[in-house]
Amino acid sequence: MINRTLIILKPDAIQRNLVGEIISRIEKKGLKITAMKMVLLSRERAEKLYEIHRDKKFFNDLVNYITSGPVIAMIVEGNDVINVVRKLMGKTNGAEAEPGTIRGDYSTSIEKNLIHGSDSEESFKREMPVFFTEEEIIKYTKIDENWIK
Ligand code: IDP
Ligand code: MG
Repeated sequence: MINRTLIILKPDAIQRNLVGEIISRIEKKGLKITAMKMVLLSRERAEKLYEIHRDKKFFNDLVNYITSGPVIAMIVEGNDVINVVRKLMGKTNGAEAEPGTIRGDYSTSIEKNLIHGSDSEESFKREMPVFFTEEEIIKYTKIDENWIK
């Protein structure tokens, strides 16, 4: 079973100085970051990332938003990580997301909702190459691994 996901800290997370706060939640949950980089996406790469939304009415705004400033992309690993990260994120619309989630605590917007996490293995496989090659994902051991599985 695949136990990796792609997380993107969106431009608002960087502009609002929430990068440390969000990464801290990922670390404290016991997840393992195995790749991380800051990227200013081109329109072409942004359109590839969000290709499943191409026909939605918000597609053009979404591409404008995600290319409006740097993002931080991460590969994160852990038990059932796709599900776990989606729960940490909360619902898409920050105004409806539960308190205690990242979006619930820091966003009131349906668009500027701070964080992306792959919603399935299929999405992960499509999204990962927008940011990373397989060689960029680092295999290493953390000393807490026996305490979190
Ligand atoms: P998700 O990020 O929770 O998986 P999706 O429905 O996959 O949500 O939408 C992708 C992104 O598009 C959202 O995170 C948000 O930034 C933006 N978005 C979703 N729905 C709307 C909308 O109705 N208006 C504007 N932007 C939206
Ligand atoms: Mg989605």
